[in-house]
Amino acid sequence: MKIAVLGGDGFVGWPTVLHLSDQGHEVHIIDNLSRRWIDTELGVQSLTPMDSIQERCRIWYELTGRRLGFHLIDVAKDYDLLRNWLAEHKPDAVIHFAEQRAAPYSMKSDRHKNYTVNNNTSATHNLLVALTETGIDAHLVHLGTMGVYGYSSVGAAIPEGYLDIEIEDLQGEKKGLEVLYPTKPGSVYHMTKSLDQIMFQFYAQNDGLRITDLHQGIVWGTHTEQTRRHEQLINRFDYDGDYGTVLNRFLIQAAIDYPLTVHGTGGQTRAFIHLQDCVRCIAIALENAPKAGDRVKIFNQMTETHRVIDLANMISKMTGAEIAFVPNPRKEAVENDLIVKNDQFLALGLDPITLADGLLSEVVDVAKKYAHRIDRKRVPATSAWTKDIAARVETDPEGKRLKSVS
Ligand code: USQ
Repeated sequence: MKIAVLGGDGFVGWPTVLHLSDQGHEVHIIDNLSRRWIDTELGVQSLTPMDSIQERCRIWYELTGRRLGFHLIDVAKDYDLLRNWLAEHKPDAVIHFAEQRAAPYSMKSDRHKNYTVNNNTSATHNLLVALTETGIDAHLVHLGTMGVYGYSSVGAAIPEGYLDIEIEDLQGEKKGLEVLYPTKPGSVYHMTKSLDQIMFQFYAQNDGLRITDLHQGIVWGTHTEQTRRHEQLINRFDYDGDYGTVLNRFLIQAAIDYPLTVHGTGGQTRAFIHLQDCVRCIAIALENAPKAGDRVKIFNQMTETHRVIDLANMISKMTGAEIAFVPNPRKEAVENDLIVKNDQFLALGLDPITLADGLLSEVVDVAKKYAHRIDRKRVPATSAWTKDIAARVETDPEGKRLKSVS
């Protein structure tokens, strides 16, 4: 297949590009390199040293003889460039990762909220219009999030995207209806993924676009089979309070002897998936495209659920790290249950990688290797969800952790 990967320079985008290229597909990266600019804005860097995208592509070619295309296009802003590129190259599939993906970053200020909404919704809509306009019939695979559902299963398993409900007609007779599972986003970032769902529903129904939406959980891990092959193919790895995700953050914290930053009581249950499984799932989704006229195909792309406190305890036991219960900068349930269906990927052959000491220590080893690159002041998560929360918490003068001020 000829595949365009929008956002192919990012944390999941880059390993996906390599995985698909390794499978023999012709892969083109379309990216505006915004994630690298955000590093500059925030004054942090990936734990792992990253080469330029051109250099990464060159190394991959030297190793494998497979070429990767790189096209500097801002999908949210350069509509004409995107449409013309699609018309000229006619990819069989387009994978859409080109969105701002951090919840804390999306909640930092009014400017960050606006940026996240404008960037993410424009990127998605530009792509949908461009696919419609060019008529190239490419399968669109989008990286969505488990967060569109909110984080409570009300005692029943969260289905894969759709819910069968009954509603009474005017005669009082029960009628069946299939609806998108109600969205309950917990941040501006998650809200943009909920808006994406509506846009996908419309374009699948109105223009027959073939769309798969992957509702992914929190990614952990750092390597895939391909990124491991050469030091310069290494993936980016975020540990800071805005972009680092919980399990990877705890592993880094353990490696540098920093107390594990559990928000609140740690009763939040979330869905998780290893990076290697993410790229496998995307390849499986590509092989199982919906037909024109089908509803949007939705997969829950996660393999297990855990409570934040259980993860902290597990890592503490493994490494001896101290646990710090810090005031939660987010507005979220103190505790929640979460049961999730993921039958479709399992039925299509996914054999999940689950949390195991060996794999966890692999991340700790990466952290130890690059510990000299960590700025400890960037570890606390300081982006508060509301002004009230911001007034109640602050970082201590050494930037070590959040503390309550009232
Ligand atoms: N948390 C801590 N301590 C920390 C960091 C986070 O206790 O140091 C807690 C948070 O309060 C939250 C949970 O851990 O309850 C998860 O936070 P996270 O930063 O790991 O994940 P989240 O903000 O939800 O976002 C991440 C990705 C996003 C993806 C989402 C999947 O950044 O792109 O869509 O995970 S999901 O969470 O299933 O919606």
